[in-house]
Amino acid sequence: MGILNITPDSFYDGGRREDPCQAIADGVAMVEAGAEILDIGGESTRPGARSVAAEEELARVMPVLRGLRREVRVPISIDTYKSKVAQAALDAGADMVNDISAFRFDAEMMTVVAREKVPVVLMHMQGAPRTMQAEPRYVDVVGEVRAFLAAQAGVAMERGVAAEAVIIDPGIGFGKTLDHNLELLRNLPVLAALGHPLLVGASRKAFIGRILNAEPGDRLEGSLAAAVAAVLGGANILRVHDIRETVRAARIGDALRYGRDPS
Ligand code: HH2
Repeated sequence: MGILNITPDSFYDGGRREDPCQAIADGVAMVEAGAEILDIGGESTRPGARSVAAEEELARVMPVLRGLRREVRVPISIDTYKSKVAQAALDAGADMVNDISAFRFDAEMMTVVAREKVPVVLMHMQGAPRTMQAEPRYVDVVGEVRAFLAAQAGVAMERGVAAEAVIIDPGIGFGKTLDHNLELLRNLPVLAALGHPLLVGASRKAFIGRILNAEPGDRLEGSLAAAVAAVLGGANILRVHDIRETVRAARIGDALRYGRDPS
C-alpha cells in the first residue's frame, strides 16, 4: 500500500504535492513501482497534529482521487476518520476506507462502510493524535491492542462487513512508546491469529529514528528491516512510502515465510 499524502505537514512527505498533477503523477509512479493499493490522505495524524475541517480535507484529496481514478486500476483507499470525507471519496471511485480511529472518532463511519460494502482498515490508537505520545500506558500492550481490534472488527461484522474485508492494524506509533512498538512488531502472530488481513505501517516512523538516531529522510533501511519483520510476523499489507524498495524486501520476506516467490 503506497502512502500518498496530500498535506502540507505530514512527517515525511508533507508539502510535496501542492499541485494535484504532482500527486497524481506520484500515485501513478507508485503503481508502476509495484504498489497494489494507493492510500490517499488529506490530514496528517503525526504526533501533535491538529485536525483539519472536512471541507479542507476534501479540497485536498478529491482532485487527486478523481484524477488517479482515471489513471490507475489498483484499489484506492481513503485515509480518513471522517464519514463525510469517506462517503465523498467512495462516491468518486475510492474502493476502501482506512480509519485510523477504528470508528471511534465518527460513529457514522460504520454506517458508511456497511452501506457501501467496502473493505475497511481498523487501526488501534491510544487517545488522539494531538496528545497520544504524551504518556502512552498499557498493562499488556499486545493483549489490549488485540482485544480492541477484535471488538471493533466484531462491530464491523455485525453490520455486515465480511471478515476478509475487515483489515486490522496495530497502529505503530499511535500512542505507543518505542518498547510498545517493538512489542507489537514482535507479537504480530497474535494479531494475525484473529483471522483478518493484517496491515502494518512502520514506514520511516519515529521508533526507527530513535533506534538509528536518524531523521525521516534517513530511515529507509530501518523501514525495510521492519517491513521484512512484519511479513515474517504475518502481515498481509505494508503501508509504505518507498514502493520499489519495499516490494523487493517483502519478496524476500515472502520467500522466507512461504517458501516460494509468489510473483
Ligand atoms: N500511519 C499514518 C497514517 N495513517 N493508517 C494506518 N492504517 N496505519 C498506519 O500506521 C498509519 C495510517 C502516519 O503516517 P504518514 O501518513 O506517513 O504521516 P502523517 O500522519 O504525518 O501524514
